[in-house]
Amino acid sequence: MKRMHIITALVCAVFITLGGNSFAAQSKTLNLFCWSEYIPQAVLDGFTKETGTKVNYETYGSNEEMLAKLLPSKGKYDLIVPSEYVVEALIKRNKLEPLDMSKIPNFKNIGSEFKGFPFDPENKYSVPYMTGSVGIVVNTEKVKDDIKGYKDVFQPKFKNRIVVLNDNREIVSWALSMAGIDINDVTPATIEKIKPILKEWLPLVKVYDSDSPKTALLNGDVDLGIVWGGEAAILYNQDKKFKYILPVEGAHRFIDCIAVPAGAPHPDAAMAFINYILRPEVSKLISEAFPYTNPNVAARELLSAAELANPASYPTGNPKLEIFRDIGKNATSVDKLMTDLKSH
Ligand code: SPD
Repeated sequence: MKRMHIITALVCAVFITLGGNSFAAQSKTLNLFCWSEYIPQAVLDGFTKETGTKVNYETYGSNEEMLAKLLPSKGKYDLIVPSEYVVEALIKRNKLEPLDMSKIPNFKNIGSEFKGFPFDPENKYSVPYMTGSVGIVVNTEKVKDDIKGYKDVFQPKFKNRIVVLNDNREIVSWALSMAGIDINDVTPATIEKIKPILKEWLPLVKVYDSDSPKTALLNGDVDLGIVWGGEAAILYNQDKKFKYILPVEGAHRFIDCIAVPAGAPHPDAAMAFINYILRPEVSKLISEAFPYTNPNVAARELLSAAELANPASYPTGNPKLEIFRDIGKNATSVDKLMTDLKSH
């Protein structure tokens, strides 16, 4: 009995000597479910090297795809990267674990303008990972028109020359903006109003791609498109002929966050990973590979002047941008509308 006490005391002493750092007892597995083309392998390897925790990495191409796999699978994933409106929906449905901020001191590196959004006002459940906009990319060697907005993209003369995201909520938001309706005003009545717009637009599209819409532009398969800002930034880095334009009618500003789903099997590893990617030098690696708008201001200080001057990563001026809100059951109507239109 006395021996048992000595062993327990020794274990405690070792733990305290290590500063109570969770690596003493950290799970050896982390199940990360994230967007494709969003986190470099070097970052995952760096985390494994430092902590001994193996990262199982599974990807998705849309929030809706993520939800379809997450919701029936309690206890499978440790971390997900939902966009703002999905964070809001998951909080409402008690599907996220509160974060243990005592284990995420690097949250201080997130700029104050990226904290306290209405979808999670106290950042109790989510930390911004990357943010950005959804805008137009034009290959200016092929398209000489002055493209300013959606109505300039979706013209019959561009039929089969357009790539767009394979994302129903995004596409519907473009049509809402075109009709002068707020992008969050998604109701049966507004859906009915934008149907004729989408009926005209969709037959003009050649490629739907949310994972790597840049590829069709780089290959010359299409000449213009509507893509994630980070994809446009990669195109601009490769060739300045790819111009990024934020639609004059208005556009989506997304806030992709990292969060722990309810019932996550390895929450300790999840907190350690969030803290790891918030280190400035790690976050810089993410920005270099996937040049979205980095909410980590300490990491931004490490970026080059050219990276910060990329107009698709850090747009200037005063574009009309808005975040998405949870639209509840109307999300089903968005999917139904798009499925119907695409099948005709
Ligand atoms: N390849 C990573 C793409 C991330 C885009 N997230 C924005 C989602 C907004 N619906």
